[in-house]
Amino acid sequence: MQLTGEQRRFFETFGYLALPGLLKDEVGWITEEFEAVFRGRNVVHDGSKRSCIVPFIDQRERLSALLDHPKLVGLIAGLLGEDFNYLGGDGNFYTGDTHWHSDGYHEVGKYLKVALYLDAVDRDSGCLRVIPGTHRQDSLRDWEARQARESLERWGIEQSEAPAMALATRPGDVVAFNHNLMHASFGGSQRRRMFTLNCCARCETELEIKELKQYIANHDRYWNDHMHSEIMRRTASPARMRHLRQVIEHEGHLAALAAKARAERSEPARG
Ligand SMILES: O=C(O)CCC(=O)C(=O)O
Repeated sequence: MQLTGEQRRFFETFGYLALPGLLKDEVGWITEEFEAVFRGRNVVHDGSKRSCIVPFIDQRERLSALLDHPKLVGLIAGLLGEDFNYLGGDGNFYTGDTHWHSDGYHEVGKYLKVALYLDAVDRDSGCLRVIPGTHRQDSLRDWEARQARESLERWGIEQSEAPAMALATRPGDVVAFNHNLMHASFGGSQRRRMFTLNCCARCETELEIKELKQYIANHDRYWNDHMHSEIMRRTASPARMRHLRQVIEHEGHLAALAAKARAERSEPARG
């Protein structure tokens, strides 16, 4: 799969890209594997709060191979470059609304989230909503739309009424967005199934490496010593290793941070 120039420009301008039906032939087994991960980890989702497993596709050999899938690799490489880094990702049963936020704010580097919703979701039943353009590191970086979480105080409207694109999806659709992009979801059920892959462009400068190491350090909250699972690494072909190596080379500080987090917190983070 190769993205068109128009798709790449759309992503740069608006911060997201929707790929309807990209994995429609695979979504049956992907959904079975999703359920198997939660069963295997004895996570019983009771709907009272989000259940989350990190890293996610790493938990099963077949799901790990999504990182070899020509359509997904084509999508990610089209947005980040052929030698992109894979940074793990989460698998979730979401409950209810997710308020407006971005996944941090990277001033250097290019960070991408690829998301698959495994149930049909639309504007008012928990699909991803995004505020196009809020990812921009240029003139739009101070745009007040980035404060959409304060919509009531700022604009006198509920967060669910903030102007946004609602990316309705069917199982098998894929959405990708820049981590800096403001996103949210409203009206979802107590069992909304969704998982993600996080990736970034290969780091070339000292500053980009520093940003990557900080991103890795922030994963101490999940209590893992490594960003990737043993399964993900053991089953990696040379082609997949290309997406793991730079992260492996720069995650040496994570184990000590994770040990500290285990000592200080009662459970790993849920997102
Ligand atoms: O689907 C949702 O509720 C929000 C997803 C989200 O915030 C994320 O993946 O970062």
